[in-house]
Amino acid sequence: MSDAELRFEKTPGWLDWCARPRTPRFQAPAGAVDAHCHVFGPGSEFPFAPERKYTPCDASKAQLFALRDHLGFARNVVVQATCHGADNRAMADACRASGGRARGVATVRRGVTDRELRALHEAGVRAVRFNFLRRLVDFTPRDELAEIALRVEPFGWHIVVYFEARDLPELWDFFTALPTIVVVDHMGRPDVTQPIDGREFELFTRLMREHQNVWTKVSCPERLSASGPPALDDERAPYRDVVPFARRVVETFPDRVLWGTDWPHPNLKDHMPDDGLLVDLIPHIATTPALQRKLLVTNPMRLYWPEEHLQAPPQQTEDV
Ligand code: 0GY
Repeated sequence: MSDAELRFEKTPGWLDWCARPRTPRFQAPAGAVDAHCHVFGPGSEFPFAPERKYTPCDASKAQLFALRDHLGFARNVVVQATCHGADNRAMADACRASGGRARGVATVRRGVTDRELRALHEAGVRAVRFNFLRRLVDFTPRDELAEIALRVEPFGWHIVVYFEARDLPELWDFFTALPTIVVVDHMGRPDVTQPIDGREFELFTRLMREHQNVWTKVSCPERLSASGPPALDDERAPYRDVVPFARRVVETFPDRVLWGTDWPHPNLKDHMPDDGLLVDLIPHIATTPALQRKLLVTNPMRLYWPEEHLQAPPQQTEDV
């Protein structure tokens, strides 16, 4: 590619990630994992995909690792961002450069070879992501996704799914037939103006209750919140309307929840949160040291670094 082709113009109105986040007051437990974050390019090194629906600012692996250290975290799970399509080079490069402290979630298409999957596995990839948001990706037929699921299962990978709550009824049969662990991004994007015991969120908790292979990330309050206030200017109680939803999920399914920053926060329209303040929200959604340890260490280690995860002594079963 020529230099001109490697210069990318950001989508108009694009909000860049927060350059100087606060140091969190909340001290994450040793070994904490940011289980949902991305790298963007840099575009000059890892060009964005022609089929992308947005063009972001750059967000490099070095910047991600600096944030990890600043927030007091030990590891990252780097999720392939849709602006890179199925070109996993930037994500895989971040995993490889992390010295074993990052694992990855890839996007692959039908026709991916076993050799390519093996190379991704060696880089640190442990999952694929199926994205159902039309504003982010073109439609992929279900039979293609089902085929990919069968291809990645022998590698011990799982499947991360991203959808909006209103689409869950239509996706239910597909999700519940998947052969692997299924990790739902951002609690299935609930409409938090609806009651927590209402039909929509109840369907999501039913999915988790009835299917022990379903996990979720209690992430992205900045995307889900309708009332705010935003995590800016040392706000101590941001996104109050999302907190009860996240807390409910953490307390009901403590062994199947993950947490992530979602840095560099693609496609936010309203404000860019301070990542330090997002970390300070954790003790509001996981209110005891035991829950915090499961959310930030035990669960992500079990899923992404099973070879390092030491079997904990027997505990009470989680679901009520
Ligand atoms: C997220 C959310 C979004 C974007 C992506 O891969 C992506 O482009 O996931 C979004 O725009 O809601 O999880 O990062």
